[in-house]
Amino acid sequence: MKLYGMLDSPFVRRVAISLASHQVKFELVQLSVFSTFNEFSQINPVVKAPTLLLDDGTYLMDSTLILQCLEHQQKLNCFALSVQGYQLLGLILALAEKAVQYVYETQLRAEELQNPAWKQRVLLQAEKACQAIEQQIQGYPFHPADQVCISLAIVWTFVEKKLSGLIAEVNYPHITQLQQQMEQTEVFQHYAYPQD
Ligand SMILES: N[C@@H](CCC(=O)N[C@@H](CS)C(=O)NCC(=O)O)C(=O)O
Repeated sequence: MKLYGMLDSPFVRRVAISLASHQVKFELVQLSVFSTFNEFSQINPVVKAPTLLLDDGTYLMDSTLILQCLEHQQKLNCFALSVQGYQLLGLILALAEKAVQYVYETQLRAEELQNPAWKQRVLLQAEKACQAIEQQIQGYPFHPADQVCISLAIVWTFVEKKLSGLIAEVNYPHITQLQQQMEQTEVFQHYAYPQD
């Protein structure tokens, strides 16, 4: 089984760390959906990361669908979440999506072509997600293999790296504490966010 994508993608890192946390064996192939578009399209014609290539040639995409599929196929326990856990995970994935949208708008488009109203909307949505997560994560049971804990830590690291100065991390001490705990674990260090 091969996982395609770069570890600076929160979605790719989420799949890598979730699989490794559940002792699933896979090979990580660090291909970029941008700089190696053509090579990536040989694996998945739609060029989305993460893509998981199964041994029979099936290619799966979308981090949640990949984890759900393996959950059934390999009898994992990724999504043993409470309703509150699902609410949190929805907020965390929305934050990831908004953070990536902001990065694409600001890094892939020339400054004079960027849409200020869209950027403002995306940042507001991201901030609202952070506020709700900060409130709901207090008292959430910590477990290093829990999908909420894994995804939140990964997305928060991405936010720190890519939205630095735009989201005031100081306002989110509980999120930061959980992220620091998770980033110190062996599996997080093995699949670390790439150095600049
Ligand atoms: N909902 C998807 C989002 C995946 C996603 O947007 N990945 C980005 C990389 S971070 C990508 O493939 N970008 C290229 C594109 O959308 O064309 C997931 O959970 O996997």
